Amino acid sequence: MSQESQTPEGSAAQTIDGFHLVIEALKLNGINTIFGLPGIPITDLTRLSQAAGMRVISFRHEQHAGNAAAAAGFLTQKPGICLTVSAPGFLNGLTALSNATVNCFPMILISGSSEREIVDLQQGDYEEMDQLAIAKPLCKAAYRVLHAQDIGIGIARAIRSALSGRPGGVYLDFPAKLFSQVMEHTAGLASLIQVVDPAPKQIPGADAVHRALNLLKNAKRPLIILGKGAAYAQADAALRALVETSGVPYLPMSMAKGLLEDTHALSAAAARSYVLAQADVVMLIGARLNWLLSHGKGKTWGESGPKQFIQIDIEPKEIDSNVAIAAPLIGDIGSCVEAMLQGMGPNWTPAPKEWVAGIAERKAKNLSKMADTLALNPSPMNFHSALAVVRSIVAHHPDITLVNEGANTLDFTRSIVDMYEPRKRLDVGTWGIMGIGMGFAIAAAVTTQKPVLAIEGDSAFGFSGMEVETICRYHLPICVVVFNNNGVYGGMDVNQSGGADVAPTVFVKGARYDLMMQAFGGVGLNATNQLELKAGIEAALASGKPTLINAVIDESAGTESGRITKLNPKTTPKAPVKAST
Ligand code: FYN
Ligand code: ADP
Repeated sequence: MSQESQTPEGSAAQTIDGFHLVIEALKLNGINTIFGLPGIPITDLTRLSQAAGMRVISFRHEQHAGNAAAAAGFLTQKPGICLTVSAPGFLNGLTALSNATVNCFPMILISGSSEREIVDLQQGDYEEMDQLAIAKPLCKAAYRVLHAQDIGIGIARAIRSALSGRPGGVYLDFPAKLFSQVMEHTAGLASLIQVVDPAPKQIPGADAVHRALNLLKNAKRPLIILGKGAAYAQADAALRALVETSGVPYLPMSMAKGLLEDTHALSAAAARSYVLAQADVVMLIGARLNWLLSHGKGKTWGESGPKQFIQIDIEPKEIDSNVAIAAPLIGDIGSCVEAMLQGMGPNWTPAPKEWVAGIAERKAKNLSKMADTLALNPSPMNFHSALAVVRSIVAHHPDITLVNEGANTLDFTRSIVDMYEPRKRLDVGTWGIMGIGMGFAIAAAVTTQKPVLAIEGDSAFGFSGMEVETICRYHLPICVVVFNNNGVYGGMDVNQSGGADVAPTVFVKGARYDLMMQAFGGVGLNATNQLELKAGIEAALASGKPTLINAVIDESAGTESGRITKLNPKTTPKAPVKAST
């Protein structure tokens, strides 16, 4: 890692270059994995990182490397690293950086860039672009390092920015010349920083805890909403204790499913509409009142009476963002929940029985309706019958990670497939973004070293499908199931002009996505019924071999935009216009 050079006096001095300073700075901070795509000027950084013992996962497109970094950040509480080339590679990584920031996942996008002198005078360098300026509005923080002696500081600032407070994405700009700069070896290593306490605990004020407990104590119909911030916080035991001691029913947001097992008696997931409309005091824990919760107002929340909110969040600016929050509790979730538990003491009166029983009744109705639907075995398969298979497999393998994207495929999987362990469900998150599938699956396989099941709509899979080669190349235990219903939402749409092109939402009918996996040496299977699907997934989990199952789904089974149809504007039929003379 060090090189020898001659000092003016002629004696040999050990030096260290920019490449190695970057590698040593990351390793010093416990970062041992890089997701990226080699090319000018960072090719040698990928090689040398691997040589230095880091795991370098090389992708086919930077967006998926970025998504992998973001998911790794969510799963491990360490910033995931995505490494890209300049301008176009950097831009490809930006969607993931931005998505990570929106979802509060810690990641660092490191991009090589062209020389400042040429970029700033716009003299036309190879891949010339003012990357720092472009990244700034799309992430939590952005820094550029020009001198080798600042690499340690740059990486420390990036780690602290990504992890402290509300986690998010950080951009680090490394111009090509930085990598070949050298420092005297000892001074170089001494310039690196091991970040101390990068995500400091934030203890809530005693008065804020008291206010929240008072509200909860007097509630007649209390509800807890667990969000992915609660999953990220890794305060699993405290959260369980809070739910169970308070006896308050809880609703998990999709990536919080499994924090407590979905079969828990206090889960209100199967009575979602009822509890949102009826609750009088709602405690949000690491969940925002954004579009996924109808902004905390309107019909979803019942117009019968005002609700009062308690909100636990690390970001003070989140409070009152959509509706008034009566009891904000600012701090890290672990500390806030512990403080509440302490305040509740051993003699806390659990939530009113009538409320809990009312929810159980609503739940039982929905669960039995669901059980009836899941018992059907139509041919071809529909979403329910295919997911009945997945549901039973996850129940038997609760420690596998489930990655999920699509429209109908996402919505049906969320409600049908119960989760049993924390942070085992990764999905499209706050933006409802498509294209996270293979990146998230790869991150989960690499970080958990356990099997991953990716349930993908055929359209969603198309965004990152080429990464099946990456999955095969690294022999990752990932089983991808493509729910193939011949198009976006389904395959039944027609070209309204009567022309020869198919409708914009329709794909090649009867496509065989399984052959894509076979092309790279993985296992590809076509499943036309429940038995084939079950056998295929079970074989994949047992062998750990990269597998893609093309699950043939009735092309008329989906609804347009799944359960968010109301967000999709439609033309209203117009009265015929009279021709003017
Ligand atoms: C839930 N439900 C169940 C169960 N779980 N019934 C029986 N058994 C189980 N296990 C019921 C639940 O009570 C609801 O019924 C219904 O199923 C749906 O529950 P879900 O999925 O939790 O809730 P809903 O209303 O869809 O949630 C709204 C939402 C969600 C906005 C949070 O739709 C969502 O996360 N959407 C993300 C969409 C997205 O990002 N799409 C990608 C873009 S695709 P009721 O209580 O009777 O209502 C581009 O088009
Ligand atoms: P969901 O989509 O599941 O509802 P969101 O992404 O909207 O979840 O909300 C997550 C929230 O959790 C964010 O407001 C974020 O600030 C907060 N958060 C993340 N990590 C922590 C933590 N360790 N402690 C407290 N709040 C956190």
